[in-house]
Amino acid sequence: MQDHENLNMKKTLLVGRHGVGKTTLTQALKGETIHYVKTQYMQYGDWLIDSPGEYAEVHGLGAALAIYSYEADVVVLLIAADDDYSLFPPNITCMVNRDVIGVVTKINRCPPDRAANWLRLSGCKEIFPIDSHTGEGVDQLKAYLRKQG
Ligand SMILES: Nc1nc2c(ncn2[C@@H]2O[C@H](COP(=O)(O)OP(=O)(O)OP(=O)(O)O)[C@@H](O)[C@H]2O)c(=O)[nH]1
Ligand SMILES: [Mg+2]
Repeated sequence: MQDHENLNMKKTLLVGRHGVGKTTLTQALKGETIHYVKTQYMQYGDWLIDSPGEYAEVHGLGAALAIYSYEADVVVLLIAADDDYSLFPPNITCMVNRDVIGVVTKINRCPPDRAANWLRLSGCKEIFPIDSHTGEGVDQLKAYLRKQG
């Protein structure tokens, strides 16, 4: 991505369990080659803030996500299409005074409907089904994350 393009993007915090596909999504959004990297600590890039899944899973680490949400314009909650459960309680989005959207990852594996319902129950109004490996849905998400005007 070019520098001027980065300036046009909303600051975006990615939150979800380990392995849901946050880092892979950052690579897809930036047009990078997809490669596995375990996120060990908060990664604050030009506009993407990538968190380790453990921060959403371990009660005592959740405060870090709350603090980083204040740095962000948009908070993205991620659930994979083939996940068996959701980490996010009902109506959790009202805890954050930022836009909160949902992303269903790995939609090449199974239909996104169940994960999308969980995200809706948690309060997400906008939900984007994507697959970072095939690129499906990534452009639509990127368009939403572009600053308007
Ligand atoms: N098929 C498919 N696989 C994906 C997708 N997104 C991620 N993966 C795979 O899932 C695995 C975990 O992806 P990561 O992006 O590292 O997951 P993460 O949420 O960043 O995990 P942590 O850094 O541990 O919090 C990798 O092997 C990815 O290739 C997707 O959209 N489709
Ligand atoms: Mg990661």
